[in-house]
Amino acid sequence: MDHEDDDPGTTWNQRARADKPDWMSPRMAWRAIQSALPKDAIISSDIGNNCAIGNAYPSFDEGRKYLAPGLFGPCGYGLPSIVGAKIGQPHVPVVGFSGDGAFGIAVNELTAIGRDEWPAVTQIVFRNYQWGAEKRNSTLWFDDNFVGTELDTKVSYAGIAQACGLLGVQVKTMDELTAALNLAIKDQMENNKTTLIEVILNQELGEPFRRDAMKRPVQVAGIDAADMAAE
Ligand SMILES: Cc1ncc(C[n+]2csc(CCOP(=O)(O)OP(=O)(O)O)c2C)c(N)n1
Ligand SMILES: [Mg+2]
Repeated sequence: MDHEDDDPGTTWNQRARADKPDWMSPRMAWRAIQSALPKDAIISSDIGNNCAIGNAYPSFDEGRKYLAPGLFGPCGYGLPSIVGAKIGQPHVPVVGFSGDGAFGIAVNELTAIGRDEWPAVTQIVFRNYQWGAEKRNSTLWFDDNFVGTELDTKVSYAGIAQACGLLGVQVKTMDELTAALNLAIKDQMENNKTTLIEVILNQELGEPFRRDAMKRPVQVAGIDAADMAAE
């Protein structure tokens, strides 16, 4: 399975595929990651649509290998959690996962973790240039519409990593992603080098987290659209 389904009455995924027909989908990326992820790795997850799709992929032979943001679900958890795991288990390979919106909340950590005495990690950023989970919710709630979900396409997270003295690479195909992750793990374990892998993806979106929480907006007592000041 390579692609995501649309809910009845919405066409976002169909439009996203048509817009970038040659770009990797989230599931293609996760399969490429599976091919390179070490069996004994500790991994983290973040809050977001690509990370949620990923919950179906890695499997574990031992406990204490999967760090997840849990009940409060804070975006930005993927990087700091995997850095902490590496400090606790320096001889185990670690790989952090985040969407690009969530990663923006933790990106400042890149300025700290490259110091010589800090252990190396590998961080994957799913670069779909959108707050995807929020876009999926709004297309469902508001008749296939969305607002405020787009991220700046000029920003390069791989470039930010390089500016922090770390290794930063962008990948666009499954083969590039598998090769980059293999190399990043080798660099983490043998050369104490941190790599950020920015995975360029199409904008398809999987299942929303909280279908049950979705309700159409209701009229608020006594407020009329005509009360709004014109801009
Ligand atoms: C600190 C914080 N702010 C906002 C949210 C709400 N939220 C949940 S998922 C999400 C979008 C995540 O976007 P991104 O990281 O780009 O991942 P994608 O869904 O695109 O894969 C947001 C804003 C949250 N969980 N935590
Ligand atoms: Mg995103």
